[in-house]
Amino acid sequence: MNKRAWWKEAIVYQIYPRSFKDSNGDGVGDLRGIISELDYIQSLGVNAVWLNPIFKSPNDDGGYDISDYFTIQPEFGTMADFDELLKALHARGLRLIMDLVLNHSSDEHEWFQKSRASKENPYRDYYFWKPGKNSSPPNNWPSFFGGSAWQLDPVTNEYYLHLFSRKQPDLNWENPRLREEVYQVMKFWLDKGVDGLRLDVISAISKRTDFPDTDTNDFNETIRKYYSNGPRLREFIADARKQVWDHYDVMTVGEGPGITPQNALDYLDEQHGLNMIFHFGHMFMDQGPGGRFDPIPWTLQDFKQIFKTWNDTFAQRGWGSIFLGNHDFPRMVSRWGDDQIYWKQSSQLLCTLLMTMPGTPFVYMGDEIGMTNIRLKQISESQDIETKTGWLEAKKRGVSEDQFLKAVNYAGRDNSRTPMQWNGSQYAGFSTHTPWMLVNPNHTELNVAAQEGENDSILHYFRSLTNLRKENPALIYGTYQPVDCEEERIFLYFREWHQEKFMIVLNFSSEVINLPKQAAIRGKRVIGNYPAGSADIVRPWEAVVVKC
Ligand code: TEU
Ligand code: CA
Repeated sequence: MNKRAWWKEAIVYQIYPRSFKDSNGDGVGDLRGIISELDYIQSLGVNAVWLNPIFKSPNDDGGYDISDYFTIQPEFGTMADFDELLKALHARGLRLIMDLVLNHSSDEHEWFQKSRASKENPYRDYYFWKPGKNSSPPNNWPSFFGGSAWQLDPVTNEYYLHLFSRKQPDLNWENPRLREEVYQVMKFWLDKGVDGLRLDVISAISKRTDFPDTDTNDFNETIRKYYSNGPRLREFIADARKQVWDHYDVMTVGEGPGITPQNALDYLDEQHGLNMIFHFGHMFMDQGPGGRFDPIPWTLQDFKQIFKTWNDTFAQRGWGSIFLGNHDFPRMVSRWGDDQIYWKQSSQLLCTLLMTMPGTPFVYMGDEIGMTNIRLKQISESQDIETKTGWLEAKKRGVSEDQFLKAVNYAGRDNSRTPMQWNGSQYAGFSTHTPWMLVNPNHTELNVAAQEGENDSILHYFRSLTNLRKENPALIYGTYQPVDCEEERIFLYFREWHQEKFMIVLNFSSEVINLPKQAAIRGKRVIGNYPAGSADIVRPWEAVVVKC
């Protein structure tokens, strides 16, 4: 477990290319925009970058519907731009993690165009095709994006499976020829020198090919029981490892709904598994039976328990990953912190958690300056298929636009896809042209430039945190010892490795709280988001790290 590796010591900065920086004035972020901000990226103290998909795509689902795995999305730039970006990252000692979407392709991929052409086409079983049941879909599986997970295609009058949008047909990994094609895709990018692969929805690549009906209305339960963790999952991962990954110095991190503490280690076998997986326990804890747009309250108690369960799991085998936000979830300060009064302190507190937990931290672009949710005024402002189709479904159920908009503004993915806020100018310095997505109005004062000039800003605090983590192996390889103290609003845990021990105290509330007795430890305060104060209280959203 404690064998050293670059990806265990990495701090990963996730860039959603469409929203990071537009270099050519078309309102869409691009690779040359990223190249222009490498000094900034490096200044954060991160040592790896994860790019969301940058391959040719009709952009039905933000690029997670790929129509050509070997071509850069024209809006993002050219292969020469990619080569220049990779070279520039490596020249700075930064690694690049690419996002491969191999559970499904776009319906505009040539494989699918051939597959749908006829039942005899050699590409037919690159995907899942089934006749309906007396003009109904083959089973009752719902799609992540509303409606059935089966789409009737008139050309051959059969249904094809799409767990996500109907423009994202699921690839059939049962077919060894398809697997071989997928391996060619991986090798192409690894031969270019890419350092890591984020494997999208890897948990769902093995289907239950008898396709039984789901017996529950709880969507996340359907995912766990029917879509993820299929019978040949370990075999497929082991085969990809043997055929491809073992021949490269590459880190693999698996993403996928339905991964639980009980099955996580199945993905992380030392010889035959992945290096890391994302765990989603906390990310779905405020989703009711109806999924994302059926929000339910969450408690810090549950939040702490989820982190304990996952850290205990990863302590046995494999390596964890920590994230509090990404392109699929609302902004972390709006969701877990306070984006009103204690916006700065709670942003800094959440960054402290990210940098002091076991497992590789994945920081979402903009969270280092405390970017917040945007408040859409109407559904039509959304650019996210999950919101747009979710609204069509909700309307059918009689949900009002106000009600649905409330859920969207709390949990929707548009929140984290607004353009990066570089400065206070009209389009936040992201572009000189109207951006593809609304810019958050608070960019006039919430932006990189403003925080570069403010010595106690979130940005400066974030840089101190990455430094702290990189300088202290105990924060990387150390044990995780949470302490239940009578004060529930305090998240208190210790990290220990050889003779080094750190205490982390996080006040997840807007109240002043007496320091719990378990935290009355003598030591040296190494970072905090308030000026050093009196030792026996914890201030609102205060974060303190003490070297014991
Ligand atoms: O997301 C898969 C996943 O984890 C879903 O639960 C995700 O939260 C999605 O928003 C549905 O709620 C991955 C990508 O991260 C996501 O952007 C894509 O939409 C999805 O796969 C399909 O490729
Ligand atoms: Ca552009």
